[in-house]
Amino acid sequence: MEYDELTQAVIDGDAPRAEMLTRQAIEQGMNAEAVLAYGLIQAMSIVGERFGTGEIYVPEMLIAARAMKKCLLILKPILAQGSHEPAGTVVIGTVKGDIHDVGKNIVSIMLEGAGFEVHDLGVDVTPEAFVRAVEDERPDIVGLSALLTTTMLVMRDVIAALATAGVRDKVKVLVGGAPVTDEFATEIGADAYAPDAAAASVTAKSLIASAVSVGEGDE
Ligand code: B1M
Repeated sequence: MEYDELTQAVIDGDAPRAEMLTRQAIEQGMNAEAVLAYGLIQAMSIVGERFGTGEIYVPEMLIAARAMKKCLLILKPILAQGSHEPAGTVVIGTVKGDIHDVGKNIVSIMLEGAGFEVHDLGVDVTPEAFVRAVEDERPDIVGLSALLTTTMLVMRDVIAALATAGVRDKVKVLVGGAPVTDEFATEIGADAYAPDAAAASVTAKSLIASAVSVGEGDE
């Protein structure tokens, strides 16, 4: 299996072929993270470029994302294998107005692989729903994902809603998604930013470690 073949199958939205190639790659002993990065994520960035230049439209983007999600289901059990030590609890979602979930799903898988219990609220999640989930699940971390320059602004509303509900200091807020930057995270008062899923799991672990060491100092 060549990465290019898998990339092309996802770009074409040919889910059966993409799934077959993903299975083949795993059976051939290829590394699941490499299949994800060089086969699948690569496809979505080409799809994004073509949408940007007007070569393709929303329906093509949608069927490519659907094919990618089917492949992700095949990789999930492998990617989510990892630490069985409980690392903490994360509530995650794509913010209100935004229905992109491929990246958020990969972040969730990597967090599970790092030993986190993940409560995924899905897409188009209102600030109020994040607040309710924090009150109900009492997570260590709230993860916010946004793919649009318009919806990334909702992250600020989520943080404000957590503050209004009196739970902002009970959780760490981790933000990410293509348009989000470290500067933006600081500007809106998030605790951390991660550029990709691998960084998200490392950052989540360090947020937990810093919360523990701060807590230890509180006498
Ligand atoms: Co959309 N879309 N889309 N789209 N779409 C983008 C994001 C876009 C960049 C395409 C483009 O113009 N080139 C553009 C945004 C422009 C902007 O705001 N600057 C865009 C647009 C404009 C739109 C619509 C407005 C189009 C329209 O209707 N006219 C519309 C908006 C819908 C809405 O949300 N309200 C729309 C719709 C869609 C589809 C539904 C068709 C589909 C999504 C299907 C789905 O997700 N189920 C779709 C797709 C597929 C894309 C692209 C092509 C691919 C997104 C993706 O899956 N990437 C995208 C172009 C692109 O990204 N190159 C595009 C792969 C994924 C692995 O990467 O999501 O970045 P990503 O996640 C990464 C990191 O960002 C990070 O880790 C992930 C894994 O490494 N990360 C986090 C993500 N969340 C994190 C959270 C963290 C930490 C890290 O902590 C909690």
